[in-house]
Amino acid sequence: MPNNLDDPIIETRGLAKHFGDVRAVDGIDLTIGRGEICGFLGRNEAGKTTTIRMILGKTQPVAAPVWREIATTAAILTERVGDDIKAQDQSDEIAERWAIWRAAKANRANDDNGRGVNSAAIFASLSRTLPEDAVIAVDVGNNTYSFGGYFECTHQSILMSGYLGWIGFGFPAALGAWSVTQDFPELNGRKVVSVSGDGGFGQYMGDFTTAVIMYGMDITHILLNNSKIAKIAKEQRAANFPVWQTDLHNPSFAEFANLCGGTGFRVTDQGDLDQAIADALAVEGPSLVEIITDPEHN
Ligand SMILES: Cc1ncc(C[n+]2csc(CCOP(=O)(O)OP(=O)(O)O)c2C)c(N)n1
Ligand SMILES: [Mg+2]
Repeated sequence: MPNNLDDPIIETRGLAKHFGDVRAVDGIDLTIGRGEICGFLGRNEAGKTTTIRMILGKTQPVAAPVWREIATTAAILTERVGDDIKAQDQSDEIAERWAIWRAAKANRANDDNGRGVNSAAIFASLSRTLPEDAVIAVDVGNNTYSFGGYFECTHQSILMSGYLGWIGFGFPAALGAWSVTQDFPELNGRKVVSVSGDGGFGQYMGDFTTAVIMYGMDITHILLNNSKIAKIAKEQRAANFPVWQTDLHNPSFAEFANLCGGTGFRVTDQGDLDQAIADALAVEGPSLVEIITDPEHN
């Protein structure tokens, strides 16, 4: 935001975005003052949209893109850089912060407000129980932020919708991921797990029968049921609006899974988490673990 009225409303210096060899935007200097009316013209593919998206902060300027799967790229970079690292080593500081965060997570996992299982306990349990090579599809909602904050990833592959934008992504993505594990021998046998809230799963719950009927897909769905589209309730509160139309009246999702011909588990006590998740993972075919969760704890 400009500090005073004379400051430009938009200012860029050397704004760039390169995709591999394609220089979509290549060094734009732009100054637009308050009240100025400007046209922004260019032929197709000139980079207009990319420029505006960068100015709006929807996408980041990138002058030296690093491509491909990050683990692959990091390995190549490490090899090329060798010991000649001029950057400051921050691993001690990171380890220190990690220890603080782990202690905080352990603390939170013990919270019990009497309104359902808390997210820290759920993702601590998943960190213990999910196989190291699982493929995990996440949804969008407070449950997803909790996954990001609490789950300790080892070698799992994580699938998420672009910009974490699309609720209802998790379970359908698991259907796709499972199919891919059947097609490629190197992925064969990897466990496919999806995680969502009640709102997200509710959007595509009919697809559970797809998993049952089509090949008995071996997918375990973890459903955090807080009877709310809690992320939206949080946004309404943050904007000082009254919380409106965010409560959900749900069926029993575990029972729904059983009725579809899959296997459902229902957890109301955090002490039962590890066992229920392990039992669900052991099912050969679609299973669903419905966890009754605390809407205020994420
Ligand atoms: C298709 C679509 N519709 C609406 C939204 C907005 N949205 C983001 S999160 C969310 C609620 C998610 O509720 P739930 O799945 O129960 O997760 P919780 O926040 O309760 O953990 C909604 C409606 C969206 N991202 N995508
Ligand atoms: Mg919810």
